[in-house]
Amino acid sequence: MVILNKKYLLMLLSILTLSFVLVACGGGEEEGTDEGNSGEDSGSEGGEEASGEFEEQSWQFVTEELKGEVQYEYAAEFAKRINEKSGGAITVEPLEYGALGSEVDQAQLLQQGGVQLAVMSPGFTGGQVPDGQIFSLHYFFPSDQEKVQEVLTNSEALNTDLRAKYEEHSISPLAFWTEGAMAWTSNVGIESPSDWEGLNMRVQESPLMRETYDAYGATVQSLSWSELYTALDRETVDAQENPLFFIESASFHEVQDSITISHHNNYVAMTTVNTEWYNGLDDNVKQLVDETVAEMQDWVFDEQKAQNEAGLEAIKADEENPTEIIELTDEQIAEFKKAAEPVHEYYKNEVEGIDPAIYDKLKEEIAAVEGE
Ligand code: 6CS
Repeated sequence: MVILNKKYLLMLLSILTLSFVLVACGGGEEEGTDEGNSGEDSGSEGGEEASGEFEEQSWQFVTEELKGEVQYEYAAEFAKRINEKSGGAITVEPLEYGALGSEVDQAQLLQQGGVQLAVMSPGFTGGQVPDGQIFSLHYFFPSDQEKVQEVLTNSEALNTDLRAKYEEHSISPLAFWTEGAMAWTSNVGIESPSDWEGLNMRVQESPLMRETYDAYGATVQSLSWSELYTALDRETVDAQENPLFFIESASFHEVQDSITISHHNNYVAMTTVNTEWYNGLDDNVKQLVDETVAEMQDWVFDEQKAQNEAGLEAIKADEENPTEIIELTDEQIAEFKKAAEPVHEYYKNEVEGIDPAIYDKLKEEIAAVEGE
């Protein structure tokens, strides 16, 4: 109950704050502030006074999650490290989900330069950057999360080729990382593709997700996660996918009878910056950002692992809301893989605007890591 109230409060707050920010963005030049503007006026040139090696400046880092959850903790840790390394000259403000609107609003804000940094899930810009939908393919990435992280950190297909695709939209993904393996929740206990028949699945804003669940016989509905608890409770939506830590912290297990450990995919998040802002940074500041993002890959891997383990334990220990945990067998996984395969072909050959070479290169990189 407390969680629900908090979410509604956040949504209300977000609408008010977003209107304010959008007005500020639109009239930025007349108001005469550099903060939040993209381009060469912001960044280190917008600093007030020199403090050692770095000029004083402050940035906003928006996330899609609440305090205590992986994305927010990532932004808070990044803020701490940047502040320390810059001798206190650079201040980064981590923002919880809801402070500046929905996930889609936040992506737009970053693109407009209304915030400098964002943790972004590719699923919310799937229509704009079709190549980013590669992350919603099922049984494409390894199921071992260490291997997933290795691919995400080192892949040229992602960190060079896909990054260039996002940069056409003023989004620079500086790093890709896993928030953990996703599991399916439902009231039917999903064990085979046929269990999806007639279910309405919640998805993000990615057209490929429709195709993916259609292959199992389900319908889909796009929703922000903040509306999902109520939708599951009222049964306007029957199922959803998320990492275990998020299922527990958003209390989805309270309104779903079962969780399927499906190994179908992992939740990828991106550390993103507004491209024009980033390109306008002084070299030493850019280097500070890059090195901090790189060193945080290990930090965030450990953070998500600990949160996912604790999330599963908390779900198991919740006697008021008993949840059946179903672990798919190898045979059951093989059935799902077979059903998901045509969607890979569909993605490569039919989805408009994607570069199939990114798919091919990433597939080779994944095979190399799996063969290690
Ligand atoms: O399901 C979602 O949309 C949310 N899930 C996670 C793990 N993070 C934020 C995101 O918006």
